[in-house]
Amino acid sequence: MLTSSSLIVIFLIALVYRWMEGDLTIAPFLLSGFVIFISYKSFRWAKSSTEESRKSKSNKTLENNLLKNRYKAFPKTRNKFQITVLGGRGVGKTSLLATVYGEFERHLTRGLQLQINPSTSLMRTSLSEKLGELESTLDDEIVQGISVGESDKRSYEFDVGLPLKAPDFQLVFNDYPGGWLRDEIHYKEVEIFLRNSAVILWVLDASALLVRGDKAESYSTKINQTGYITDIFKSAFKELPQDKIKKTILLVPIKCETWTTTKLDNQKLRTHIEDECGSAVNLIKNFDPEGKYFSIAIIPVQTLGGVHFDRLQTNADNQPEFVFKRKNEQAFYQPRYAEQIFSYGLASILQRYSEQSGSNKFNAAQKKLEQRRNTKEDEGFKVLHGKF
Ligand SMILES: Nc1nc2c(ncn2[C@@H]2O[C@H](COP(=O)(O)OP(=O)(O)O)[C@@H](O)[C@H]2O)c(=O)[nH]1
Ligand SMILES: [Mg+2]
Repeated sequence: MLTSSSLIVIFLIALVYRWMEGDLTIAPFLLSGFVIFISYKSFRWAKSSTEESRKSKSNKTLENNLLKNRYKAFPKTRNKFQITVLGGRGVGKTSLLATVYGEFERHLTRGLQLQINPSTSLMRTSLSEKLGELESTLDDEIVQGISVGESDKRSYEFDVGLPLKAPDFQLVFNDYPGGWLRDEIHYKEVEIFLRNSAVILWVLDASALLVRGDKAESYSTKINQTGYITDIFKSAFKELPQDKIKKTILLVPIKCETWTTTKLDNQKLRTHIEDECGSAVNLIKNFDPEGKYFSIAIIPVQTLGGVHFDRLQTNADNQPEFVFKRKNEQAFYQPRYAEQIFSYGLASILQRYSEQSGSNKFNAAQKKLEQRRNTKEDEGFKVLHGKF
């Protein structure tokens, strides 16, 4: 097949050849053919570009319609549910988020009428990288001191909807650097976010709570920064949430592999968490005695599994270091209970979605998630306040 450009070249060659031969009689025919051809091409080009713009316009309309449908049942201000992740530096906030995401990708969506996708591929990559890091930490001893941690807040957004349908709302996980709790400007921001959050994940390092040094001192104040977090709860929740939207607070001890094997260990861990967070929990119980606006539960999560606490050591700066090791040669990366964050947290968000939008499209998923809740106190779970 001759392409249009090759036809032009043939026209031009023929023209030049005839001219060199000194015969210009054919020139007018060739020239007019050339002009007709160019005009035809310009006409085709103009037509296709209008079609192109029409197509892109109709794509835009489709997009707008999708967006409209997406938010139709839901006022714009309410199309996001904020989740705040609180905790000291290095306690494992980002690891928890990555693990929850990994568990969801792996099996949680199975049998659920629900799809959850990271809103951007960049975020998917960053969480997957963190997961990769976590898996490979089991190769060596894990030495954890009082860490410097990140200095920027990171938000992880997930689109939530029915399978194969446009998403209905977004979950936004706000991962705060532990250092923000001690800095006046950022403190205010965390406070506002706390107030606007549907779910608050308060992450605590279990080893800092349970391991004592020579002087029987607890490192929790330093590592978990409980005092700062309690203060922020006090200023954020001086009164009932203005939006009257129920809030779920999940107290999440992590790095707890060593203290969750027996019933007695679980009991001990739970009592420690109840003491550590007691002041903040009591504050809420006082102004919400019936548990209408808040629900609080302890959800112990092992983001690594396969490791156990080995020893406490002191580094060159005389600071404590917690050393974890693989449980045995066969032990591997095996997170435990991370999916419970969704069973408790996401189920309550779906409940709020249906209350606000009047839609029951997520009822089936909500029910399934609720059925999957672990409520065994022997395994460290406990509802401290309100209903779930
Ligand atoms: N032993 C133990 N270590 C963990 C666990 N989860 C995370 N870590 C370690 O805790 C360290 C700090 O985690 P990171 O998520 O970066 O803390 P963040 O500063 O609170 O975000 C990392 O070195 C992880 O390997 C866990 O379940 N068990
Ligand atoms: Mg982090």
